[in-house]
Amino acid sequence: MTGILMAIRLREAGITDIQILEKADRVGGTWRENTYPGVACDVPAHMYTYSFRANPRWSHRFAHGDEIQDYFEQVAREQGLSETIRFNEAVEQCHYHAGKWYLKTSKGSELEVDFVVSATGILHHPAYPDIPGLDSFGGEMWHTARWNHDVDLRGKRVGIIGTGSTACQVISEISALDCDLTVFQRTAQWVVSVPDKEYSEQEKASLSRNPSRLATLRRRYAFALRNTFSKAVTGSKLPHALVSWMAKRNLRKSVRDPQLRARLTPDYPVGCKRLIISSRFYEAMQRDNVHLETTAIDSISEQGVVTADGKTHQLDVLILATGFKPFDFMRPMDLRGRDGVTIDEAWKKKVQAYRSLCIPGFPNFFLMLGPNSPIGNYSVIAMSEVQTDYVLKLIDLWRRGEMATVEATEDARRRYNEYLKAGMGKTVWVRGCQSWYLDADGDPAMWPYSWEQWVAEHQQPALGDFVREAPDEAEPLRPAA
Ligand code: NA7
Repeated sequence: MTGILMAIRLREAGITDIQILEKADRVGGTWRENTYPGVACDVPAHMYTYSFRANPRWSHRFAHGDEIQDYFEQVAREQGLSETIRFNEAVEQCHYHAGKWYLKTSKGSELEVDFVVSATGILHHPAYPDIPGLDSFGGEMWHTARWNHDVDLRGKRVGIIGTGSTACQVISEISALDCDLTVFQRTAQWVVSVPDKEYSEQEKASLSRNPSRLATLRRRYAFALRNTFSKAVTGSKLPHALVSWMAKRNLRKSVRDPQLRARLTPDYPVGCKRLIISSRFYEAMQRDNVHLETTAIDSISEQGVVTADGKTHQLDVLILATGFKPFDFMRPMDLRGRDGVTIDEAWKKKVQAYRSLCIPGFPNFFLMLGPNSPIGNYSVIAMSEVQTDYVLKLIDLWRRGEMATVEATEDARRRYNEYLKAGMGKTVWVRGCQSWYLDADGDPAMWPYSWEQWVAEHQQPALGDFVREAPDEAEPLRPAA
């Protein structure tokens, strides 16, 4: 999503000497990789598009994964990118030296470029649980991001580990199959029900004819999300009270059995973990073929999952809905900045960047959707568009010779992260739960302020936050006029 966006924007800015490298054989990122049953976006479809390319033909309020994949493939085709992207070619090495980046790819090609944009996503590397005996399981086992479509779940004893956003979508879908499903829940989740809606052909035709209606729909959804979920998690009391009420009421009204309800009740504030948007999860959990297991997992044996009470849950299939490694970003690329410093060395103490995008010591390198980009339950496309415009402004300053090199100073990184930290205290993410939002120190790698602040602060780069003169560049490299 971000790579396509960046390519479009660069070309609009007159920068056409671009190489786009994609390790897979298709565009789509998250939506290419995640094909599990029920995969959908929990942000309303009409605001989960590029701002310049609305889609009047979404079939549902919450678009399904394959439709989103089609959308990105279509945009790439329309923009003539599909023919230019170098597919099946991963960047293996990316080294900086004296104003240039030197890349080596999996096909053995070498590139020398002025700028590198890493549009490698956030939640890309599956996290496999560290459970003793995991590899000894005798049945079929896979991570949700590597769904095995060859196995028919009907008639099988299926276990699923995890109850995050992904698991809730999978459970809602596969529980309707004729299978015996055990859900291994380590921590209960808050779930808000926002009903899905199917758009009729008539509505789609009307939206196609009426771009202003489409734009209004987008604005309304954006306004609603910003003023409810996004504000609720970043310290605004009233939106938090509203969203808490919605989640608690949903649980109370949807789950009839008080014992099951108690086991599905989280012990932390609403929004501390990423809020789950689902109108189907509780219904699925009450199906006769679905069993909730809350006893801790002790190990995995050939037969199934062994819980701490000594019971073996015999399974044919084990699904790992255990999330992603959110701090791996562009890995396993061998990325080295100034003086050969690797990204692992640069991030040894903490994964941090300046404005999420710029890493001191890595000049002319931008990490899209880097640490502290995500805004709670908001469209990641919208965030990415703001970052893209900011990057273009920086590249423009470089082109005009106002910056010898685009490199945030260490001091700017430190100040920026202090500023973020100051905002974290009032967010709900630090109020007593574990989640993928938190880094090893327990600091949320999220944007703790409002959407409006995000937009305002990315309007104009602060020149004072960037190095004045690059240490190893007596003669700063500039493009030909
Ligand atoms: P999440 O939200 O990181 O959820 C992972 C789930 O897996 C969560 O319920 C975890 O329980 C559970 N988990 C992870 N490891 C274990 C072990 N070892 N034992 C038991 N349970 C475990 O990932 P998702 O894929 O659902 O969602 C990621 C994002 O994608 C989501 O926020 C949206 O932005 C889209 P825990 O809660 O840690 O106790």
